[in-house]
Amino acid sequence: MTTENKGKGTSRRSFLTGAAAMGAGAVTATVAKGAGPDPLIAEKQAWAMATGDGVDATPYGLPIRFESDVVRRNVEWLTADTISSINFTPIHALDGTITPQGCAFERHHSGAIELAKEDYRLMINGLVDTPLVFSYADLERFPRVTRTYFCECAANTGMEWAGAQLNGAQFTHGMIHNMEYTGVTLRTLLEEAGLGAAGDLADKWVYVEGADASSNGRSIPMEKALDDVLVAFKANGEALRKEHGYPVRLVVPGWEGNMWVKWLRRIEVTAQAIESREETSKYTDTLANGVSRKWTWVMDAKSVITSPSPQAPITHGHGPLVITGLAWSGRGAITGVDISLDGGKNWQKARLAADGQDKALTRFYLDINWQGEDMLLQSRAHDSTGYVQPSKAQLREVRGLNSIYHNNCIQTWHVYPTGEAENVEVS
Ligand SMILES: Nc1nc2c(c(=O)[nH]1)N[C@H]1C(S)=C(S)[C@@H](COP(=O)(O)O)O[C@H]1N2
Ligand SMILES: [Mo]
Repeated sequence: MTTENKGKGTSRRSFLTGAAAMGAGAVTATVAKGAGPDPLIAEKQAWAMATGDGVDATPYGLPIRFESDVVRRNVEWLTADTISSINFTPIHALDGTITPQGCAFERHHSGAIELAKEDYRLMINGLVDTPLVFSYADLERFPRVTRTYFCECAANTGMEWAGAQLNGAQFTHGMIHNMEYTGVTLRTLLEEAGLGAAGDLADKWVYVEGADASSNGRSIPMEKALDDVLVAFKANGEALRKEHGYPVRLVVPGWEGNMWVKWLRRIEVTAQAIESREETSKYTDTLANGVSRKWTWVMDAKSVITSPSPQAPITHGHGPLVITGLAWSGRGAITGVDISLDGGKNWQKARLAADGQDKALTRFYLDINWQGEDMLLQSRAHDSTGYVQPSKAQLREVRGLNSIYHNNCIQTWHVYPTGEAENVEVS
């Protein structure tokens, strides 16, 4: 493709408009350009001269070895050890919207524990009519729902407050995954225990904690608990993986990942918030004047271009280029994504792969004809509340530089004529 398109002098104008039509032609050219017959077509190949693996070679399949670099990765200097740590989803290498569990980021405060279904107990106590304990088998007998949601750690993009830091979408934006969860609504279980004893529900809370050593306790206002929170036992159709809370985790749609308690063991209805470690010294946002915001539960609208990006450079030369990325909002659905090729001076509408779904990832694409020019790639998300993703400067104006969590600013990738890309900041 590289050789054919060089020197054709495609104008910038046609590059901005005629993208879709270019695709098929350019791909044909790649095949036809060789001097002689293509040995991959003309000669017999090893894979066609012997039989392949039998059906039971891998009773539970893994990605083919050619894709072995599409894995979670951590940033070693970020945490002292891997027990209380985080790794990142390889979003630069994925497409569509569903994150396979096997490469979905992990965040543990005291490691991922192994808890068998038989040993699982879930207690509901506090201001309920009848305190109850559910076994795993009990949970399976309540009416079930299946819904897709993103889970984003509040610390996602948190290393980028002071300046461009980590060179890859996996590291800047990979504390996110998006799965189809199956389980029981928290409302169903709370109503089973009975909320009469709680009286007026308007000012009540539920305190949720896990069975791991950290317990990761969090307070959730009753209004949210009765709205769309799930007690989930399946993700993407199969059992939760150990690292995502097997056998049961809480799903708190649109709200910060810390509240999605894994290995869920207890739900207490309380008259006030508990003010646990995870909602006081952590997961609060210190502003420029030293005052900290708390109860910043919702993940605001955000987006990122996943390819091209530093870990996904352009390697195919000039011509048709698919720009793609992800957008999401904890307040509702994504209604549109704008893309800028010039650091935010001009914007054009991306194509959404499907209509935005409530509190779930939306995939977007923009098909362009790239002739090797420098690009400052940015994406900007709009959600169903009318909210528009802010620039880095706009966010800093409101939040200062003391924050770690809730950085949802517009990301910039500088794409060079070589096709390589770098994390940069435009002022
Ligand atoms: N019990 C328990 N639940 C937990 C945690 C934990 O350490 N223990 N980590 C929380 C944090 S900070 C996040 S971001 C999400 C991450 O979920 P994941 O590991 O499935 O990606 O789980 C949350 N739930
Ligand atoms: Mo988190």
